[in-house]
Amino acid sequence: MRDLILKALKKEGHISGEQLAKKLKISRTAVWKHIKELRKMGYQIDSLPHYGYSYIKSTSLLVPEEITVGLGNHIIGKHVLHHNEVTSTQDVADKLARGGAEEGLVVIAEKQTSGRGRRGRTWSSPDKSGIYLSVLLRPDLKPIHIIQIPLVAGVAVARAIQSITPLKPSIKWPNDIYIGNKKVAGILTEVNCDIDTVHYIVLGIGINVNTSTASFPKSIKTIATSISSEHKQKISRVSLLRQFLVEFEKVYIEFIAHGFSAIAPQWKNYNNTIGSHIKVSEGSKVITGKALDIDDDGFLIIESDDGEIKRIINADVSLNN
Ligand code: BT5
Repeated sequence: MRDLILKALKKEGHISGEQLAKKLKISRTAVWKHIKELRKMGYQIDSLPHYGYSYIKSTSLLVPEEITVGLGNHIIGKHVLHHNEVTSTQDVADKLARGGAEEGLVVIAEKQTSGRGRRGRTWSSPDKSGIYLSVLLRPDLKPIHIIQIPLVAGVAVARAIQSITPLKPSIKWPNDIYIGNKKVAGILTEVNCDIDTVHYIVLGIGINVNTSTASFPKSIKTIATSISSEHKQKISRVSLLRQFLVEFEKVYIEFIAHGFSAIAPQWKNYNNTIGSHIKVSEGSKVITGKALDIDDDGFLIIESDDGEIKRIINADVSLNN
């Protein structure tokens, strides 16, 4: 109903409570309650006696009313949930996945109190400045190929940033998005699977959008950046998020239809890893060497400093070590 009220307000500019009630076949009290709710969501709606409600300004919050209208996606973001604060969007999406939620569900939060990265690390998620979301996926994929998911998502994040800013994002294998030599976004793939079947994947994306670099925790100040600090101006989180959903749906459908080999060239276009001297950490095992390529499975091929060719399935990579 709130989306219909917004549609009417946007179309008419101003409209009385009585007219709205009649148009939508609800009571005037119900109209008033929805208007109150919309104001809470950050919409600026004036009301004047004898004039009615008038639409002044949209919200900057990542609410479904802004994210889904006119998006045109068939899978990703058909159903969007918005929270002001959660522990982690991954927790919320995982619970819904266990309850049988459909592929493409997107859970968004303005703030996370326990945002997480891989291997128990923390993702700094300050209020209303970044994009923190989880997407539920149910691909027909072998567990060994899970590494392809963050690579596919990375292409969508990079394309989205590139299409709404003049910035040049790059991707570090397997899951970091960089601008210059600083991390602007991270991708987390959490999987529910048994030995040969993936039941579902909760894909988490965190992007520093209008985050002031001064607000970063000390531990990441020198390694992290945000879109606004690189672009020297704030950008609309709503536009970037919508663009990401559009790009992700395109690349995900292509991936499902044609496999990772169809995505690999696009990933390579953005990557900053191939050709670099890198340090690869797999738990306590550390190898240094040159990144030569990724193969059609998405695995990283390196030549270690002692001349051995190795195929890396999943690890942390640091550049230029
Ligand atoms: C990641 O892990 O980069 C994956 C981050 C995924 C975050 C999203 S937000 C929505 C969803 N809900 C969640 O709870 N998580 C996902 P990893 O490669 O392990 O990198 C983590 C490391 O990045 C940390 O140890 C820090 O060094 C650094 N870091 C933490 N917060 C950061 C930030 N906001 N920007 C840049 N770097 C950050």
